[in-house]
Amino acid sequence: MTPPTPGDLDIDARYACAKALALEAAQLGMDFYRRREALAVEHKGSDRQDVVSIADKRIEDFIRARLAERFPEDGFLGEESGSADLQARCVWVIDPIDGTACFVNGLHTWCVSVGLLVDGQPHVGAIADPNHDELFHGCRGRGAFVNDTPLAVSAATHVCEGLTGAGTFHPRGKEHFIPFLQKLLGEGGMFIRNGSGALMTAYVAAGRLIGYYETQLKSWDCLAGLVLVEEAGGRVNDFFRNDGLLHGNPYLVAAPGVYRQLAQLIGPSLDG
Ligand code: 2AM
Ligand code: CA
Repeated sequence: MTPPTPGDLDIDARYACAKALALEAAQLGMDFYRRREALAVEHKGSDRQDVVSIADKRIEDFIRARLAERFPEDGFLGEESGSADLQARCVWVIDPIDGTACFVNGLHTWCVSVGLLVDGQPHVGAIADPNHDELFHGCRGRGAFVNDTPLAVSAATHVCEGLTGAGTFHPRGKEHFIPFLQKLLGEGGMFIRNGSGALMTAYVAAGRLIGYYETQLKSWDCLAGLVLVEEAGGRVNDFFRNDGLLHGNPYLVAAPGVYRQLAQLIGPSLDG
């Protein structure tokens, strides 16, 4: 028997749905964002910087219900409500608000991220940034775009030629981060952190950043963006090893001309 291929599935319908859903969820996010002073904010676990609001939960419920209605046979993994049917050929991996700390503090760098795994591979991604009217989207084999403009990664061949995204969170904190920054600066590079892993990944696909390193990221923060980076000609690390889908991993995406240099500056913790 021949193995199943993505061609057996209705990828067109899922790609269209990912884009429409990300845009609609982002408008819902804007409704909450405009009255964010009234939102109750909770802290996740012991990390005081890790926050969640009712907006995150409501938007995820909205996306999950829509997907269940439209593609009842598909699996689901979301930041706020957990997983279902992960053995399905199509698994949606979504973050209702990526950049929640920015969202609750009135910083405009947050987005809705809708990704789709097909047979275990990132296949479709849609990242909606309503503050800047940008929808980043892509589908395996069909390219990546911001709105209607095709994306291509940077042509940089040394880290001194552009900006590198860098981020960390307390559980993996300083030890995997400060040495990297020191070495990056030592090479004449420069870093930026905007608080949204999905947006920084989209910016690598768009050539705005030459690369992006995060000491530890969750799959819902990056899955949609991984499709965009690969379709835009970039390189990505082995993020899915050791159950990365469920537990996360260190994360690097970059233009091909600087990937190796950044990986060396990070050291063995990247894919170790
Ligand atoms: P979030 O806004 O959805 O929480 C910023 O550096 C990135 O780290 C964001 O994409 C943010 O996602 C993510 N992040 C927040 N808390 C995290 C944690 N405890 N572990 C890993 N990533 C986290
Ligand atoms: Ca989130």
